[in-house]
Amino acid sequence: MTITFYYSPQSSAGRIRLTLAELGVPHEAVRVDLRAGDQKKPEFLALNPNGQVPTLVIDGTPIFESVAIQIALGERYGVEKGLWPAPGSPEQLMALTWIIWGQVNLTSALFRYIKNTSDWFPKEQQDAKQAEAAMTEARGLLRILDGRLDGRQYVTGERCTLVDLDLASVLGWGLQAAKIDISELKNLKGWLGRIMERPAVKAVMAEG
Ligand SMILES: N[C@@H](CCC(=O)N[C@@H](CS)C(=O)NCC(=O)O)C(=O)O
Repeated sequence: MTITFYYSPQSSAGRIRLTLAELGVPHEAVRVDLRAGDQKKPEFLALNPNGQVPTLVIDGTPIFESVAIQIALGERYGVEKGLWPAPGSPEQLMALTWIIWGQVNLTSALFRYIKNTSDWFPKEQQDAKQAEAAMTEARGLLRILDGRLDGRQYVTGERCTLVDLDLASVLGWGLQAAKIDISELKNLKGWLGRIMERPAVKAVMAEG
């Protein structure tokens, strides 16, 4: 099996970089220069018509959307490594639920807040009311995740899976960018601390 991973540093591709490192999956990494617009060139658009990273090509078949990539890698390589639940198990249902919740709800609310407040985006397109609504939503979602972690070490139970790594990657970026303090969310804080201690997480973070 051959895997080509198209990425850019400090982007959502970081989630996939961590997953590939945790799973120890051999692959070729191809850096895409987003500033130069390489992601909008015809040869890249043929792989991902959205012109975005991360994009993966598995044995000639392109796959995009980070959550789809996580699930595909989890199913192929994660089960034997204990990083993705076995097909048909109750844990697999939980894994699918929470990894997609993270993208559709949490990432979306954090991104909406950042889009309406950060200097990275044009000021004239920002709206304080939308920012406030997104922050209220993000805080509510963080409380839901904190509740999910009450009495559990990890999101699907006692074992760390790609779901935890994916959610932690989103939060590692999002909490900092949105300046959200989670010190009162004790379960969430403890869980994030456990994930940050993982050797693959440390190694990927050290690479920058
Ligand atoms: N929903 C996509 C979002 C991917 C995305 O937003 N990628 C950004 C980098 S963080 C990108 O490639 N932007 C370049 C562009 O849109 O031109 C995913 O989760 O994979």
